[in-house]
Amino acid sequence: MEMLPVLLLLPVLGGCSDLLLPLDCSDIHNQPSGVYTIYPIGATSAVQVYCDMDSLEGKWTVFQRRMDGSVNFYRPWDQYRLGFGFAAGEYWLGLENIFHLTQRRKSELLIDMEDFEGNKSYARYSSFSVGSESDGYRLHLSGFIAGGAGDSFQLNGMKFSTFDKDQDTWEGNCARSFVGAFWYSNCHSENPNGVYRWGADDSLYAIGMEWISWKGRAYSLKAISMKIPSALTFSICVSGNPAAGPGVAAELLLQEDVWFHHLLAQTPSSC
Ligand SMILES: [Ca+2]
Repeated sequence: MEMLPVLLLLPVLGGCSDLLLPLDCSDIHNQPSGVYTIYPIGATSAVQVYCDMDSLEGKWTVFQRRMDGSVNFYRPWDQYRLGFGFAAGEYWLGLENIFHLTQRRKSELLIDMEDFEGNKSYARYSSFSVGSESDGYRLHLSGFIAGGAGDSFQLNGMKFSTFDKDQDTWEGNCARSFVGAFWYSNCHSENPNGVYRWGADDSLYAIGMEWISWKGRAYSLKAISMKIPSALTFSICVSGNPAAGPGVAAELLLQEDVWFHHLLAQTPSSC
């Protein structure tokens, strides 16, 4: 693994208290998996999110979660843009939040899945980001890493579509035809925001919560969650020399997890 040193050290205007707000789950330390408040777009952007501290290396920020069919995911553009549901259960974090969380640097993507027989699987991608709203929240995805579920998410370059905003590449409306919302092309090999259908059911074609390369077209999963790891551009407070006055605020742009954890361990807890 290539390790790059600190690339940027810039003074930041503003109070230290703002800078210490957690940007995502990577800023929640020594806590179990659960619901936490993060601030993906700054001090006024508080949103509750489920932090998965257990999967693989841990500290994943969950932006999509299905587990029991309690929340209706067939929703219009504005709700997919801003988010809906409940962080303790099923929810969508919102495209605007996902855009900001993935713009700070290249991110990974982990998709955990479970069927109704208790089998678990995942798909992982080494590079994931979402473009701005003006670019249709376009998907940038590459670097598939096998986790048993197979690579059904081959939609790099697609824009996000809802039933009331068709940005797919099909002459029809994928979101409306397959009762979901996603980065559809013409149309899909997976449908994480589709209808919660309680397992095997081929009575209606391709509308379920499917991941075809694992369970096929006629099986709707029990659970699926989409999550990103630590964002490595973050702000910290450095106390510096007391004789020099109050703490110095700095923004650090880092490139590798090892640097993030290393420098954070050296950062004073108060500022
Ligand atoms: Ca279309």
